[in-house]
Amino acid sequence: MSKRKNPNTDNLNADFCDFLMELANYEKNVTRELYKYNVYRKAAGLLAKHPTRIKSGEEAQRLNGIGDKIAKKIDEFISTGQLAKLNKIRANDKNVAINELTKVSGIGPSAAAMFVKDGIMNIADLRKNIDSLNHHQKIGLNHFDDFELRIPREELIELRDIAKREIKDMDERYTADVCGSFRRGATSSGDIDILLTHTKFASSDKKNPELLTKVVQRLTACGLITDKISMGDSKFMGVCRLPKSEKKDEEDEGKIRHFRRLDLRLIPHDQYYCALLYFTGSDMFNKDMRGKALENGFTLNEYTIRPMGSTRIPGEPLPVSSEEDIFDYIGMKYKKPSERNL
Ligand code: 8DG
Ligand code: CA
Ligand code: CA
Repeated sequence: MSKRKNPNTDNLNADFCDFLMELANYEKNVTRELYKYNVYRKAAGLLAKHPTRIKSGEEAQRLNGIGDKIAKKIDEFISTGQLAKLNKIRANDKNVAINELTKVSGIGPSAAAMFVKDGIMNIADLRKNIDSLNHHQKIGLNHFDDFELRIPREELIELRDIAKREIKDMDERYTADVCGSFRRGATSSGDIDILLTHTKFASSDKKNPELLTKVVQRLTACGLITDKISMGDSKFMGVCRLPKSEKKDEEDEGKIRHFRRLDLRLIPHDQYYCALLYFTGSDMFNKDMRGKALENGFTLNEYTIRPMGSTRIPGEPLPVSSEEDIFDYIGMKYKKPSERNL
């Protein structure tokens, strides 16, 4: 998961969203109460999309998904310009440290808590304790500043075009699509999520890690992939950046080529659209859609959609040859990726 949220430019309730997201991250990283994390995130999402400035907690509470506790916080923020709960959280060194450390790719809440126990409180401390970091965390630390930056859409398009061209030139039976926030139309993204499939690879076949290895080798050879974080049968996590341009024209001179986080996933072709739907997100949208699927007697995940009999035991996967098919089964109106920014 990339660690920064999308900045929404025309959000009239941005200050409320900021404090709600700060509370959300506290629940995720420090208390590890994921239920509360999701409640705060959902509220922030609703307010970010709200077309007018919210003037009271009561008004906020009329939105489906905001309860009285959050309403009270909105009132407190409106009347005092701050939040006692947040002040307390920010005054605690351990909380601040955990929050800081979890910004590093590869450091989750539990690793952060362990570092803090050992007195490692910030990025500078991590740099002094390289030996206690695993491979992923070392890469995360090495590229800390770059990974904190968002990737502009124009650069993501360039990266996508190079990756797709290289993959097709090698073997035209591959399909590659960038999903994640990019596919939802975001003007900037936290990382690059690429889904891969191949006409000769179905879920009934045995695993075929070579199909993924070949792509990683090709993208490394052309200079796009610079580091490997981890490599499984179907998932590669790594680092990429724009290769040096061949035509060394003035325009490229001095342009910084930042390192970016890249996830590649190899999907059997019969599961491609369930994966595309899932990895396009947003994760809030996925949560919602999974709920609607269940209400209508289906179980949906990143691999398949299956009918749920009265026994509540899922049946065989249903045939899917587009994202639209999945919406159809559930009885939902099709939503374009740009309409999935919940
Ligand atoms: P961003 O990178 O621009 O911050 O946003 P994103 O592209 O939406 O988020 P992401 O963390 O890269 O995840 C890509 C998609 O994967 C996301 O939109 C929906 C799906 N997804 C979930 N849950 C999870 C999860 O727990 N981890 C990851 N890595 N992906 C998830 O629905
Ligand atoms: Ca990702
Ligand atoms: Ca992403």
